[in-house]
Amino acid sequence: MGIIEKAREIAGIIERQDEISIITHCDADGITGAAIAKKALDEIGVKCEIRVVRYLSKKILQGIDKFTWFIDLGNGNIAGMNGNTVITDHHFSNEYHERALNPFYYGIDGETEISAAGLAYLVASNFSDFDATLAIMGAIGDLQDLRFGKLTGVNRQLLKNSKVEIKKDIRIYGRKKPLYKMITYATDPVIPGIFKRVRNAIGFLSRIDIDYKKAGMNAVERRRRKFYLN
Ligand SMILES: [Mn+2]
Repeated sequence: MGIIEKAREIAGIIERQDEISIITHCDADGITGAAIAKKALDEIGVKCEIRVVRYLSKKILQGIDKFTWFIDLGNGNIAGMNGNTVITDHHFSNEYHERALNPFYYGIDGETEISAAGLAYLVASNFSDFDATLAIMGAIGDLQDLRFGKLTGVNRQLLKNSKVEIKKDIRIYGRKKPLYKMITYATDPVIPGIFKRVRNAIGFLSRIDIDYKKAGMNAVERRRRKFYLN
């Protein structure tokens, strides 16, 4: 069975429920994943409530009394789970769960090729012809494009079903923000001595005679063109 068939099987289990509790991780991937799940459940008329948590504690697990859909977490807690659940989590785990859509079971790298939002999308797309934009947001929020400088694997396939535009450009934070903010909070690359140090960023730009208040991308636009022409 491939991941698509498994997603269909999980969709079938979900469809048979009257009510589902969603427990998701409090980051971009978890939240977009839950948004996708909610859309899917609305589509088929299954009631749901969403809980956003930092991690899956014993207390949370023990307090569960409804059918639960775990998103972006759960793979590491399989031993403590009852059967009344489905899991769409992309984090690595060796533990097998009959109702987990674990990409690693299918030779797919959950760190770069699919996020939890992407897994939720594979399930949800059985119910309706959804757009994959939220799944891409989840993958980007999870920094899945960082290793190769682009989305690969299943993420690349999902990109075709999304409204996300593909552009070749410098990967930098805050292109519309003032230049000093752009370089202060850049994470790819991190600039030593300037990262998270606003005063150093302003000082540095002033010393080399660049208007630090200027919008970041406008300030580098001319050089960027040169970069791409060469
Ligand atoms: Mn994630």
